[in-house]
Amino acid sequence: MNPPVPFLAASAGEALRAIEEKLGPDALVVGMRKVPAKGLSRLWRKPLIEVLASPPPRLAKPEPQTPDRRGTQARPLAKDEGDLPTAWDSEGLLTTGGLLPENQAKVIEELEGLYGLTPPGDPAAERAAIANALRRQWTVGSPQDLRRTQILIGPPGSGKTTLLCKLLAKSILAGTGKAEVWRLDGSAPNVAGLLDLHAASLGVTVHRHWGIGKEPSLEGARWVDLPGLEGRDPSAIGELRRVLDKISGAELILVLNGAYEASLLMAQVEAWSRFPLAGLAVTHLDEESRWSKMWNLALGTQIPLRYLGISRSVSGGLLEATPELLTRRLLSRE
Ligand SMILES: Nc1nc2c(ncn2[C@@H]2O[C@H](COP(=O)(O)OP(=O)(O)O)[C@@H](O)[C@H]2O)c(=O)[nH]1
Ligand SMILES: [Mg+2]
Repeated sequence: MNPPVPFLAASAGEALRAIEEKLGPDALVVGMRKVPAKGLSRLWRKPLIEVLASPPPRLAKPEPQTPDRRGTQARPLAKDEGDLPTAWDSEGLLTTGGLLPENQAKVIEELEGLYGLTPPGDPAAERAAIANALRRQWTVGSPQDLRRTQILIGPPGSGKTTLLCKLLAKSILAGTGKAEVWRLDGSAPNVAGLLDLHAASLGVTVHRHWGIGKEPSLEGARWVDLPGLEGRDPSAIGELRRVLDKISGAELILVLNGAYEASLLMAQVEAWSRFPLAGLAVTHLDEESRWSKMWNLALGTQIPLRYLGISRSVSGGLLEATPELLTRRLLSRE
């Protein structure tokens, strides 16, 4: 990654505008701090804010595919047992990209429906058709409703707290209003850590109990950080139900570690789908080169994939998930 560039500004919003202007909209914010004004002027001047930002990373080349990690798929591909093999995906991109067989079949069906049984002879035209077929199956959700309390759920260590920090930084830096955080305990304590520190640096209050001492304010975003819960564990389900009983009208975002195999990610979504999930977020994508694998979440669920976490940083390394981002590596055979 390129070295970060410092931006000094009077407000977070101004810093963000300068970063966008200089480094483009995909720049990564990797850190920020308040810088007190020097000398006497500190009596009347607000502290400045210094933000470190890096140009967006160049997408890495896909790793060479090894059959043991990817799972083998006999070519040519058939949609279903008993179906005739399809002539589409002559380069095997969907297999090497990590799409599960049932999701490959969905894409092939879309391709055949859109363009017929015979692909264009030109590989570039075929790739463009695949990208189009994929994009058409992207689940577009309604925008995240920040008037409703947002609860991040998922297994321990999936990156919930880190993602919450990134989302806080993003909304505060973008100047989209106030925010409050609840770091709630479950049957296991949710220990103080980076979240409290990071929230304090942003001027965001972290509460430890819902509705005790202070009613949640209705202005600004409300975020809830919970300890990790496993979707297949009945006591975890009960625990989340109790949280939802207290926090009415909340939206749930399921946070998953994208370095896991696709079949495990799908099993995790399925385990949580007894709850109405408003969105999915996938983290640790700096440790996983096959971003196209995330197409399994888009093709195999009706839940919008919203965020991609691509670093440990608490103040940056957050991307909005788009079909283009997930498809780019699949199609780049350079
Ligand atoms: N490389 C990498 N590490 C991450 C990412 N998100 C979180 N982590 C790390 O994963 C570990 C668990 O993260 P945390 O947010 O505490 O997970 P939680 O238990 O779900 O709240 C920590 O060491 C984080 O620094 C990411 O996108 N990339
Ligand atoms: Mg946590």
